[in-house]
Amino acid sequence: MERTVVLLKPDAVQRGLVGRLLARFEEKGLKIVALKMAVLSRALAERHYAPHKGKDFYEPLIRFVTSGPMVLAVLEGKGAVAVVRKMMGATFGSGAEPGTLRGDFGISNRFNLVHGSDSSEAAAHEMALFFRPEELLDWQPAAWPWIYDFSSGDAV
Ligand code: 3AN
Repeated sequence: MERTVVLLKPDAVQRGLVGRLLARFEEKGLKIVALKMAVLSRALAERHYAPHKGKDFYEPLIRFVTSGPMVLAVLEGKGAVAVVRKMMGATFGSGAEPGTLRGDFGISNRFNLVHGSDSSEAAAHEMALFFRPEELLDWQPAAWPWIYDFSSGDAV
């Protein structure tokens, strides 16, 4: 099973979309392993978006993600990184396909509701950035045996 970091950005929180967005991930069969709210410090936001430093959208992006509370989550599932990226859709709602989170809920070319790790390496890095180890909970969802076929041992 793979874990990925999902951030529901300040626009999602301010627009009252937290429940609906989290529900989409739950409905898909992803397990919530960690969940909390926080206002990101500038220092933490800068560490998270370090690869974008110097780009023209960097400053507005840092301002946006530090502008209010966010929801920070770790989700687990088979191929969770790619599954979440696919569910999020293209970077901005203006171009994201209907059926994706950004395609269904957003239209801006800046406020894009949700972040998902783009690789398992990034997920490990972001988990360490945003969570203490004890905040990640190992638990067995009651529905797990109906979400995956475990009859051969592995989750299929
Ligand atoms: P994604 O979130 O789809 O993986 P990335 O990793 O290319 O997108 O960019 C990280 C974040 O930087 C995006 N979520 C978006 O908020 C912001 N960003 C990326 N490209 C632009 C851009 N051209 N203008 C404004 N913000 C951008």
